[in-house]
Amino acid sequence: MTSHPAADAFTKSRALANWVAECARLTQPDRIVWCDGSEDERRRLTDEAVAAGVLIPLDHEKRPGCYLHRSNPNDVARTEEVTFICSPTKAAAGVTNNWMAPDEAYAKLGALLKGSMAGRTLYVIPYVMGPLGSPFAKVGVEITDSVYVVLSMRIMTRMGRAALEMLGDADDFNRGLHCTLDLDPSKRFICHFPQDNTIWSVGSGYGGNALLSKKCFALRIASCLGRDEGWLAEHMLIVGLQSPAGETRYIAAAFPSACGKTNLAMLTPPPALKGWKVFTIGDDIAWLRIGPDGGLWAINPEFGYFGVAPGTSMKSNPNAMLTVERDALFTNVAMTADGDIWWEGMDVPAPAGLIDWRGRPWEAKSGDKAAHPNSRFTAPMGNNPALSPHANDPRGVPISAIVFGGRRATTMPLVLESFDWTHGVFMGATMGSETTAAAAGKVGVVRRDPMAMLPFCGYNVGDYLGHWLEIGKRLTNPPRIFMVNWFRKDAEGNFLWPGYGENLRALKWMLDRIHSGADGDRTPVGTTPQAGDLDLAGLEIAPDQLRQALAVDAAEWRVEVASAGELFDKIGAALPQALREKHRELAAALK
Ligand code: GTP
Ligand code: SPV
Ligand code: MN
Repeated sequence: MTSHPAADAFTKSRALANWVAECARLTQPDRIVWCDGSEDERRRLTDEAVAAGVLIPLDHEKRPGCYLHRSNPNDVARTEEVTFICSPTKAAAGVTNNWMAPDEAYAKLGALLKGSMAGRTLYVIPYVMGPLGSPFAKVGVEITDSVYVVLSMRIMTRMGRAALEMLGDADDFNRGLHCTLDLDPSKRFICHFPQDNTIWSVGSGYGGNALLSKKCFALRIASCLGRDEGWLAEHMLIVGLQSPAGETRYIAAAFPSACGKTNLAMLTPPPALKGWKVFTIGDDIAWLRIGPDGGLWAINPEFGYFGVAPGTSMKSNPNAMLTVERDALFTNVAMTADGDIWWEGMDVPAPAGLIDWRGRPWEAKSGDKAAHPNSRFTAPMGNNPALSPHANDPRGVPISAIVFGGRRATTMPLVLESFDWTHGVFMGATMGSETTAAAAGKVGVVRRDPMAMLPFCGYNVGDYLGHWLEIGKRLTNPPRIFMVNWFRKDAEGNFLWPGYGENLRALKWMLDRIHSGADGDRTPVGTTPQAGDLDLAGLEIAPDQLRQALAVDAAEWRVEVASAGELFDKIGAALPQALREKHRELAAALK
């Protein structure tokens, strides 16, 4: 028994109708459902998901409209080793990406997809990335057999009818085909075909592997579109800082996964920094274009947040806690006996009768985490009390500063300013960070992660860095570029800097540098504030601790420069000369 409604009832795009028919021929679903994004549809699909055990209702008095999802324990994070860029040549994917020949990838995944939706429903999810009516915005369509993916995409993107209206009769849309299969890790592949604006993902139901709008389209494919069309797709938060005088400046910051983007995007100013207000534009992805003023303008292509749960508390990130009070999906967090949620670092003691992320009774003494370290919340951005009035602005917002940052126990000072655009690109290109639970694999290993895009750049990273330099040449009014590190530790392993809301002090120094020429110390690696250059009002921090957090140590930096050199050698001929030059200069200055 099959039910395949005529595509004409939903779309004027021949290309879309044909592609959906083609995917249905391959996957052989029992039913095809075109998603319209309506409230009615949300209710119906949620009921189906609850009946199927995909979603567990939470207590709707405490958390209206909220549900818990438990993913397969073998499927809890992005899997970089089975993520491929299937460009026509290996050289086009570059040394930092896994590559599979496009024919081989289509054949291999095609065999897995053949008949894979028999007995199941194929959902067609049309969505827009970017504010409606924005020249930045793009249409994608994801086909999936997962109702969890549909309900998540509904929160994360502008989904349904609006997307089909924007597409009209055109053929210009990202084609994402996703099938959960049986979650056997040996049949898990996430393949990108930039030349076809296409993504095929099989064998995972998790976040960045399955919500194809996010890392797959908005970063890997979009980075290729940006290269061809002259703009940038970046793993960046966008935040607005309003000074006591009422001026708002915007900062875009690239940190690797689970290194603080959501937290910085929703920052709550410390009480002593009177009159400052912070507004969120986006917490994970930025699309940036050169504006008519010769400056860089940014939009957040997403519509919701897929945030790390552990560590989120009323103390560390009250805006996130308020954002997940209603209409949120939680994935792999712990559940309390009275139908609420809990995770490590929530700043409330673990209640008795807790059920862990796998669905088993949790015992504190077991030493196991109750919530998975990469457990997440999915919530609409409209819930965020700090949402910027410009979050839906089709023009985007002008960017005053670009910030790069990693998770580094050593070496990297709290904040550094680059000398110019090329040096800033060099800083971003050579940044390192300790690996986190956001990706499968060992946690805490320092790796080079250029611009926090190592797992997300859809083409040769050398060409990508060249594209950054080209954009710089076209900017007559470029943002200044900085580097930060909230994660430096003392000899006992304690964080030197209090982080979270206090990070505003580092951002304020940046704005003071740009607009009122605040002081800093020129070192070989960049300009860094002395303790006296930072606004430390109301902050209790031992002078020696602060000195350690700000220190630039030549011996540590020589190790850093050697490691950056290894990355540059690996990139080889594709690396822009100008960056090799910067590397040589820095190595000489540190001798
Ligand atoms: P993705 O969604 O994976 O891209 O992560 P993200 O970059 O948005 O990271 P997020 O803000 O969710 O933070 C990840 C973890 O780092 C959480 O456990 C936070 O509590 C912690 N964290 C964030 N900011 C700070 C900080 O300033 N200092 C310290 N010590 N920890 C922080
Ligand atoms: C990240 O890992 O950077 C995330 C989560 O933001 S995911 O959507 O899984 O990529
Ligand atoms: Mn991310």
